[in-house]
Amino acid sequence: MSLLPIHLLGDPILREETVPVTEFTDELRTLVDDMFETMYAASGIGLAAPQVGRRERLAVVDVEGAKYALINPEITLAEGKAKAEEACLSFPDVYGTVERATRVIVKAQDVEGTPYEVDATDLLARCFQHEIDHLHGKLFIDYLSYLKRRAALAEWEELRKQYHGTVRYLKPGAPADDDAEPSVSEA
Ligand code: K2U
Ligand code: ZN
Repeated sequence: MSLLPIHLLGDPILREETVPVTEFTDELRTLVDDMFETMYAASGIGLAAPQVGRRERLAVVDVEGAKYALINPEITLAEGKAKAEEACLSFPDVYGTVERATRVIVKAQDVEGTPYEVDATDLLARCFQHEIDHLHGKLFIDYLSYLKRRAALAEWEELRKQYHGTVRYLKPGAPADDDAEPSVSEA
């Protein structure tokens, strides 16, 4: 398995629509495995293909051991609402409060192409919504007010100076320093 570079805010791929997966190949399985490894190394609980420079409509999630490869995911039901602080591996150390549904039902396919459905609540529901947004070029900052989004983008313009270009390379071994990663709790 390999660690993949994480593409950072400013890279156009994060704003592009993804392409539905139609071929369930060994290469796809390898990509899913590499995305899980990259997500863990970055101390994340989700990671979407555009964040590693790929256009497949797929994301990986692991929330408290609930582990999913979401291939061609669709939200078929969304109910309730709650605000919570979010962050994103594509622009680390930038935070914002986002209102999302507290329950979603997601229809997706697994790495074999077999359809499945998940009824998710709380943090798992939030993560699903965050990742599925990524697959359609949407980022959590898009939900912020104009002033809060402008402040977040200004903060990112400073923070991004520590990276070279629009990708972030992770070190093998210990997970990323997750002091900066928030513990998302429902507000
Ligand atoms: O897609 C990503 O950037 C991964 C996010 C997913 C996420 C963001 C907000 C709320 C839920 C999921 C990262 O996992 S952000 C880091 C993180 C770590 C633990 C808990 C929440 C967020
Ligand atoms: Zn994200």
